[in-house]
Amino acid sequence: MRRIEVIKKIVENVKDNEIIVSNIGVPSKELYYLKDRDRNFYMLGSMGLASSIGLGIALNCNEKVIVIDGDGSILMNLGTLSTISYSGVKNLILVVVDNSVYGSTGNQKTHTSKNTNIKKIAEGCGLDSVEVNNLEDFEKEFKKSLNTDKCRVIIAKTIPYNEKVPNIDIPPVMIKFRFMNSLVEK
Ligand SMILES: Cc1ncc(C[n+]2csc(CCOP(=O)(O)OP(=O)(O)O)c2C)c(N)n1
Repeated sequence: MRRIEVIKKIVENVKDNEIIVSNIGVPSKELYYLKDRDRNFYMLGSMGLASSIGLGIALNCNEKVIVIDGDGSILMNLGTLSTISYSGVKNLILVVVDNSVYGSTGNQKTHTSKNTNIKKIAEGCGLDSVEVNNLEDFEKEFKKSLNTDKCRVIIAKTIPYNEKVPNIDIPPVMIKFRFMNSLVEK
């Protein structure tokens, strides 16, 4: 399973009003390539903070918020899992694409390549978590999460692979304003 295939399943299943926050680097570029929409927030700068930004948005709206994160970024901000659980947020789906590398910067191995298990850490924080190893299971768990009034963490184990996709050609400030406007309008 590849990251872009996981993102494609997300894009195919979300409704127009649902919000996607995507991680810095190639994940955001892959999402932009597959389907650009006002309610995509391409988080371009702050490695580790996609989940925290997603939490802040989720706590302030009623729609489902889907965060597409990476294992390296979760490891950089491990406290986020504890905070998400403590917050009691219900409308957040955290998808951790666990390719066991810092894919966007050249596939340097992360600690999940050896003995760190993000599902167990998330469970230890009190979060409903599942690990999936193929696309069929991912789609099943993702649909279940969309239809559950509960925060869920899906760890999608993928191979290291970056699709060759173009850069995002929307200026960062426009990404922010477009996204904020979309939340106000609907
Ligand atoms: C604080 C900080 N450190 C390092 C970087 C450089 N950087 C950008 S993306 C990235 C890799 C992210 O890896 P991961 O979260 O596992 O996602 P993947 O790209 O593998 O999908 C790194 C190291 C950064 N942007 N900010």
